Amino acid sequence: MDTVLVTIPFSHYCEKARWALQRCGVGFGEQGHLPLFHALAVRRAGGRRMVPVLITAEGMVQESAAIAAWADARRPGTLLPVQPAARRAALELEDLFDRQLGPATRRWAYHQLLPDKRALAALMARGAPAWERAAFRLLRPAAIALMRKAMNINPAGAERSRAKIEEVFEQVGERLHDGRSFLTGERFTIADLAFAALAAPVLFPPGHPFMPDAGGALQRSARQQVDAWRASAAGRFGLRLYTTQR
Ligand SMILES: N[C@@H](CCC(=O)N[C@@H](CS)C(=O)NCC(=O)O)C(=O)O
Repeated sequence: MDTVLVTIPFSHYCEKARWALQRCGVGFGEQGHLPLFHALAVRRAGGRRMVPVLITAEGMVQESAAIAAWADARRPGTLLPVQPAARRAALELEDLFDRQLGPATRRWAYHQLLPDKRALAALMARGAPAWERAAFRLLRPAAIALMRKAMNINPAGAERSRAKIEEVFEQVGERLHDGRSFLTGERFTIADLAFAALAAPVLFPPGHPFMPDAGGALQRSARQQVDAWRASAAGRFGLRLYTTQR
């Protein structure tokens, strides 16, 4: 296979890239790794530190937004509207979700799940080599400490992220208030895809290829928070996109 997506399988930015490639009909293989082990694969592909990285016959593409644009160029108009103003509107929303929603949902979800061995094992159960899973189990305390430090995962960070998620969900709810089907109008675009994929760590959408319903592992207050987000206008929208567009 010429085209390979290097991922951490359950990463929401990787899910965004995977969904974009599939939506645009691109054939590709996936090479999944667990956190920390991904770094070597990224370097081998010629990238810098983070997944997703797409290896193509023409070269390497890094960053979910660039991968989505690359995919759309294979079937123009699938995710990025051709009309300039509509395209700009979709890209602006994608950028907002990439910069604000993605880091917040990740930090809040990790804060809830990292202390729970079983939830973490379920999250890491599929899509990465068995030896990485075994090694991660051995290294778990050190690996978790590194992840906490790198992503600022602590009670204060989780609380700031909760507030950020509320803010973005409210903005999305307001946009949908006029009854439109999708964020920029009546067509599904990269804005919708980015919202659904990057909100997934706090919505646990059935139909997500790599996210088990870890809801059972959440503490009661976190479960109540997830239920509230799922019931909000933005949450219902994200869940609907997974049912109807994924
Ligand atoms: N802006 C990047 C964000 C990618 C990102 O944050 N990737 C995370 C996984 S969710 C990662 O690779 N983290 C590992 C690291 O930073 O070493 C994108 O859209 O692709």
